[in-house]
Amino acid sequence: MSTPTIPKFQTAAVIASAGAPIEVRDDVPVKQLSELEPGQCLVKLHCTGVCHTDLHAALGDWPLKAKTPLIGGHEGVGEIVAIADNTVKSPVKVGDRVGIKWLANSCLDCEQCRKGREQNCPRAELSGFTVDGTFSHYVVSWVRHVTPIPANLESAAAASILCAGVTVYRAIKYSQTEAGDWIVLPGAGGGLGHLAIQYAKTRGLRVIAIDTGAEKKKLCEELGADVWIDFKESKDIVADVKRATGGEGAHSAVVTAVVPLPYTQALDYLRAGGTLMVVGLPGETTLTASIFFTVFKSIHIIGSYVGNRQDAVEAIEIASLGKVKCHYKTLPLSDLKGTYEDLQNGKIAGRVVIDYRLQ
Ligand code: 8ID
Ligand code: ZN
Repeated sequence: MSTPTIPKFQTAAVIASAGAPIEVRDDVPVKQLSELEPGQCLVKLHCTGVCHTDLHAALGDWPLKAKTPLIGGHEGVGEIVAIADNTVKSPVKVGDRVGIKWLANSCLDCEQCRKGREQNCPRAELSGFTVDGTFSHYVVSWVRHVTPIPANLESAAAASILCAGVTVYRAIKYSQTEAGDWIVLPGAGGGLGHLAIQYAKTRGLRVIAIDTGAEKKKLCEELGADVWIDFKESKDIVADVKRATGGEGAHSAVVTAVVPLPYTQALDYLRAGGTLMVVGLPGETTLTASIFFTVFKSIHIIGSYVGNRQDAVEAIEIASLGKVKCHYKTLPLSDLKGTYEDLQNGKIAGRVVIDYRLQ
């Protein structure tokens, strides 16, 4: 097969240091085939979702800091244009359409990888955090970790399944819930949350969506939320959840809000035996739980971190069946700065997907 032509330079959104402004530059080098290490591939991107994690990485507000200078982005979809020489047993080939997720690579040999917790591999590489990500026309990734995209799933529709979708799919999978149970989703109108409503529905769960504003309310209800609570209008969220669940409280909460308060509220409205899935990552904060009531109510608190390759395949498969659809608008890369501002101000219902085919 003839190798596609790879340009020497590309346009990319670069951040020089944590908190520095985004610079969209057109002089960023593209790694050439001869520069790829065995196991790596070069992907020409069609598009990429913008996750709130990218904003945390750009601001440097987490205890762990991203590399700098940084090209963020970890919800990319595109076509493989090169695979490194001496790559053995590649599950993908040049020309395949694949997704780039947060977990760019893991060793696949350590205890964490063997147990399926590839995201906890001590040698993990993270797209748009420890290695440059998808806010560029070309990205280097790893053949063993890219996610094949089925032909019937358009690239822009697939993009945000690769982080937002995978993350909430896995969190719900481990939420210890069964069909008919109540699950609460604080952050339901955002990127992760609006996909969580749909993955919860595929499992027959009853959904209480918590977020704010008319646009997010409409979106959550259209996606199948059974109950809507506006966190800015509610006088008592714990009482509202308890009332909606017949007084006993919810079986689980998957928190994707970017502030600590919804975590404390969740511990109060979970019924005995309930499970709190910790997903949203507000800066350098702590989770405060009553030791007495955690024991007395047999509460489970579980940290849930993206997903492994299998979670990605499963989350994508459900989207390709049309059972989960990302609600997104497409914008050019030059609008990334404005998108970060909108994310910070809670103005995005669903997701923004940067489409490189727009220019
Ligand atoms: O692996 C992980 N655990 C993982 C993976 C991907 C993303 C974690 N995250 C983290 C991100 O880093 C971020 O901290 O999940 C969080 C949510 O990411 P997102 O969905 O991409 O962000 P968003 O689109 O801004 O949605 C957040 C929603 O929370 C609402 C906002 O209105 C917004 O719709 N929200 C807030 I802020 N406060 C709320 C509250 N008190 C609230 N909703 C309910 N109650
Ligand atoms: Zn993400």
